[in-house]
Amino acid sequence: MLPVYPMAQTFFITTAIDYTNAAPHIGHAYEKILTDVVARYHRLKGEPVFFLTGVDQHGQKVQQTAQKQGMEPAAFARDITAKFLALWEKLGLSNDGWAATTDPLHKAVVSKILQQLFDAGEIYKASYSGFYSVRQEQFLTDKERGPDGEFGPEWGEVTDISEENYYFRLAKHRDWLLSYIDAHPGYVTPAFRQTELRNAVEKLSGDLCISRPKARLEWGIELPFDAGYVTYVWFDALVNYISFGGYWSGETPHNPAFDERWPALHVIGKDIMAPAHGVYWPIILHAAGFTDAEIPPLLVHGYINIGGAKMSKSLGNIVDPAVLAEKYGPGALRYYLMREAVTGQDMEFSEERLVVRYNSDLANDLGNLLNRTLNMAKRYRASVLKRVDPADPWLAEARAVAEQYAARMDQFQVHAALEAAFGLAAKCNAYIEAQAPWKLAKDPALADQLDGVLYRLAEALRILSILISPVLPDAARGMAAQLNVTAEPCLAGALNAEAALADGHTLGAPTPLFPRIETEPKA
Ligand code: ME8
Repeated sequence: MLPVYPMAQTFFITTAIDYTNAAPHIGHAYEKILTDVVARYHRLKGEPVFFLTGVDQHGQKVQQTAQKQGMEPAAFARDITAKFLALWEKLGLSNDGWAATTDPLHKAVVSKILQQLFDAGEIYKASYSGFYSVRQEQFLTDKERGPDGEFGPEWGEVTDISEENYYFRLAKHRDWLLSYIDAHPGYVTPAFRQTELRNAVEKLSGDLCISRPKARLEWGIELPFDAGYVTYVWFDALVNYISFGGYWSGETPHNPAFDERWPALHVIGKDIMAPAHGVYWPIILHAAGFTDAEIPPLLVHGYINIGGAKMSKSLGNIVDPAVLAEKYGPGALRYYLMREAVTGQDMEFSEERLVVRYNSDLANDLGNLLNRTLNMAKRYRASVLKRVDPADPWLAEARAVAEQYAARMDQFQVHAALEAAFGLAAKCNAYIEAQAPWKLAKDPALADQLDGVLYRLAEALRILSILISPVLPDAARGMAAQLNVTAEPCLAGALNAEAALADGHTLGAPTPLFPRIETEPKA
């Protein structure tokens, strides 16, 4: 009998692995930041988290770009990989694993799965003649023709080829996938994408070519049962989620380390849901013996567009996230993308909006609030607080904001969660104006009232330092240090009255946390 392991003790979250045929762009950065924020939020909840991201180093695109530059694909992929790694470090990603598909560990798992599927009769050899898109690395049928009968520009150069290849029996599992989708309404987030996926599955016909003859493509993982071929890049890439998740890391494919994590939540862009992540991947897993409970859910995000257009090199509208992070700081970029992008929908990128968001929300609302509060506490009370009963309605409302924030984060609605948090900052600023502590300080009869105001503000700031921590980890640490809060941030610390600042707590010294970005005047 197979051992039974407890399922998924760990929150396992992955991003798509990015092609190393070109430098990282703002869309890549958005996806990694979104995933990082969700991972950090789950750590804040006290859950064990495994966050995996990486690079997709094989395939025709990489081989072609390398060739054009007169480089070996391996050297070329290594150079581009270094750019991704440097960017992720700069943006403060907290990934626990790194999935680079040239890693021998990964190649071994791809080989094992291919052999297993081949032995089980799920992979067969057949010959094909027809059209092939070099850009999309896929065979084309009449379905891919436009209304004018031609293959559209999205397919790039289309060539006529005839060759023998290996095929994975995709069509045979179509009905299983349809019934799986119907039985699992939460499989894809947002729900409209699940409907879109179901429609794509209904149209599914034919099997998936999973090999490329070495004569045409050398830069890939050799098939274990035929040295004349390499593995199709998508088959190779999708397997990263399990190979770097611990599958086959022991004597058996399933093992405690893997089962403790799997299934992962896959965070991907809308372009790679159907067919790659929503058709090929669940069917590969199902054919390899994964149960329905082990099919990984999908979180599908929208596109970051520039000038209303999809980014492309030829349009010259690539915004370099490394340049933005250097110019404005990683926090400004992280905050802007998380505050303005609605998870699941497209967003128009604007550098101007980034600056406006930073200055209005971070420098003005939150930064000034912290600064004013600490300064007033220092001036009027030598930075020492007098505790207010945590059942106080004002404080209860602040904790209710934390609850609303958590409910939204649980739904991946990061922008809405931030909206709630910054609503609390606005409430504090309005409270300062209404209470005018500088007036209270002049009247000894109002000393208790002044103590209450200062305590409530400090306590709201402590809660805010926790709520912003997944998006702005550095600033959150800075806030906590200024508030003289030493406890590791945790969500319970924002939700529970017991975690409130102690009577006699001494606040730290104020230093500006978010210096304003002074933009150059427009010509
Ligand atoms: O698709 N806005 O790699 P990739 C938001 N290697 N997200 C975007 C985007 C944009 N403008 N452009 C791309 C691949 N993305 C494969 C994945 S996974 C086993 C293999 C997202 O570098 C895209 O949707 O083209 C995908 O999720 C990720 O960036 C990597 O895209």
